[in-house]
Amino acid sequence: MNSWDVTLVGAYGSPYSVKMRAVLRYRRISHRWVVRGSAEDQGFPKPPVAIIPMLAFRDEDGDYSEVMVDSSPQILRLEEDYSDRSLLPADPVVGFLDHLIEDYGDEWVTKMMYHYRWHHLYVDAIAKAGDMLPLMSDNQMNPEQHREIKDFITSRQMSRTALVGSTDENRDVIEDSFVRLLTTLETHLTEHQFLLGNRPGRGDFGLFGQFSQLFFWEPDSSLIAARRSPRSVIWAYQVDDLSSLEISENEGWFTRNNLPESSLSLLTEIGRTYAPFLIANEQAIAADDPELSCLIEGREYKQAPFAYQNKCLSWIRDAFRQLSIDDQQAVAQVLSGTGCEVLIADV
Ligand SMILES: N[C@@H](CCC(=O)N[C@@H](CS)C(=O)NCC(=O)O)C(=O)O
Repeated sequence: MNSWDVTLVGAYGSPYSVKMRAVLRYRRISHRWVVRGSAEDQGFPKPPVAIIPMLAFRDEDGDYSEVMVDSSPQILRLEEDYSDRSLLPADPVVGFLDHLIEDYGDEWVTKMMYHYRWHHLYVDAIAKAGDMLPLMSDNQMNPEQHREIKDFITSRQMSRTALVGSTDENRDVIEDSFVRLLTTLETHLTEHQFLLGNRPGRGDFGLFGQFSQLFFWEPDSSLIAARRSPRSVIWAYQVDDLSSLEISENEGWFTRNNLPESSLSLLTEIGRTYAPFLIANEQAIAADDPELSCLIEGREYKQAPFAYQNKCLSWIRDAFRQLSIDDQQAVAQVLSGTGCEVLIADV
């Protein structure tokens, strides 16, 4: 019997895969990393949806009898199976905020990531991603096949930019939100090691996953990040492998009573962008509109509605409903004035 507990199937260029690898490293869960499509990617059952990262669990016989996709549920599943070095803050109010930050990373910051990789203006980024992504599963791929796959991936991914909102019209909204996020984090990280305390939560890993690409891969955004927030860049290097961070039981988290101003600033940034987007997305889906529209920092932001992100909104509301009445009131108080209060207004 080999010694690892789980296998993570992913890719170096996939933000959610790198996010989950960092979670496994921090949690010291013994694991194996397999690149999708590589020679080692075999013997797994088919996942419910063909996306990465895929997490495969072994049964008592050592066989992979179970696989799952979607990084947030994967994190929660690992919380059920392993108790040490938990990602869930001790104060449930802070836990709710952590969920919100993770979701913002996964669903809004990913727009920045896709934009700086595939938007037609970023020709160096497009060429780089096109060259490198095919080789991830086979670095000895023959040059002809490499060219073919590069062309296929590049045209497929560029044809999808509008689906995630990376259009000429939305460009300023997305790029300004990247710069504001960096500025907010630079202030926060000047005093604090992680987003919600001296230890990382789900939100740290959610943001890190997208930053692993924006800071370490994409040429244009990595320059902007280094200029605007060197501390964010170093923080991302740290979060990539926190296996050596020593933590004590469930200590080290902020609580509802000592959240620093800079954590509230991050929530305010989420309230400027992701919150109005989620509400507009919900309304467009309810009205069967082909396009959602919302105002972000005085500019119109438009894209086609996205069903998965409406699910994310319902998960945020479910998490809020599961809190005690006192905790719900405390969350409402923290969120008041951040712009995020709209997410829980009618719950
Ligand atoms: N919500 C999912 C998103 C996963 C996702 O979008 N994965 C991308 C790669 S980063 C993928 O597999 N896309 C499939 C495709 O492009 O065909 C998560 O958190 O894991």
